[in-house]
Amino acid sequence: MSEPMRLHYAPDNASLCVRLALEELDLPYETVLVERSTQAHKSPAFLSLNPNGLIPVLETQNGPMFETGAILIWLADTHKRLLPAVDAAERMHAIQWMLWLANTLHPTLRMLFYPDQYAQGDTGPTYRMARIRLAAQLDLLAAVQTAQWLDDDAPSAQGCYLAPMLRWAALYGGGLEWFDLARWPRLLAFAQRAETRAAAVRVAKAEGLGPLPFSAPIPCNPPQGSVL
Ligand SMILES: N[C@@H](CCC(=O)N[C@@H](CS)C(=O)NCC(=O)O)C(=O)O
Repeated sequence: MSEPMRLHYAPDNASLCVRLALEELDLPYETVLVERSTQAHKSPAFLSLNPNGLIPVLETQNGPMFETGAILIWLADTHKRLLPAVDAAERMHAIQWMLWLANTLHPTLRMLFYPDQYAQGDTGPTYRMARIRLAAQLDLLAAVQTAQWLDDDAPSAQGCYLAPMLRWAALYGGGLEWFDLARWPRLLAFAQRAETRAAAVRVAKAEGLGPLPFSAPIPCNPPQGSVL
């Protein structure tokens, strides 16, 4: 029998998206806690898995894989769930939104959370720009017809990516002061649906994310280790 996959994670980090997908797919996996307080994600051992020094990494039978969006697509494709089949008409929009989440929304959040990685010296303008961009991007997402997955009851790779990002927007990078998901009723409804799923309940328990992890998040209190 093959070895289970290993998810290198830190609580409430981008690994959360992958963990949600692994749970939705009901796959066996092990977790390896990456201790951010000691910069373990910049250690030679971790860099040998992901030269970018970023969480997550998923160790698979084919070797280690990084990039949240790519891991989600790969998991969905290899297990034929969470994304439409390659030859299905709906695939086009599903992939379009996956890449938008990975190329547009996620980098905006990173600019909010790590402005020092995007600007030297005064990070204020970068931070303020990221806040404006985030609100505009969520306005766009909430308004488009082609993001049908937002309104579906069925889980999707896009949903596994977006739900944690809505949580982080509310909690980190100053989100507690200004972010209110109620501004986007469609996204709030999405978050409420997402957090009732059994997979999400299991993940929330494992990482100490609280009872309403996506629609009304509270800082995480992970049973297994620290978050930084
Ligand atoms: N593009 C990467 C971004 C992952 C990412 O931003 N990971 C964060 C944790 S949520 C991280 O490792 N941050 C540490 C750093 O930026 O040095 C992906 O999608 O996997």
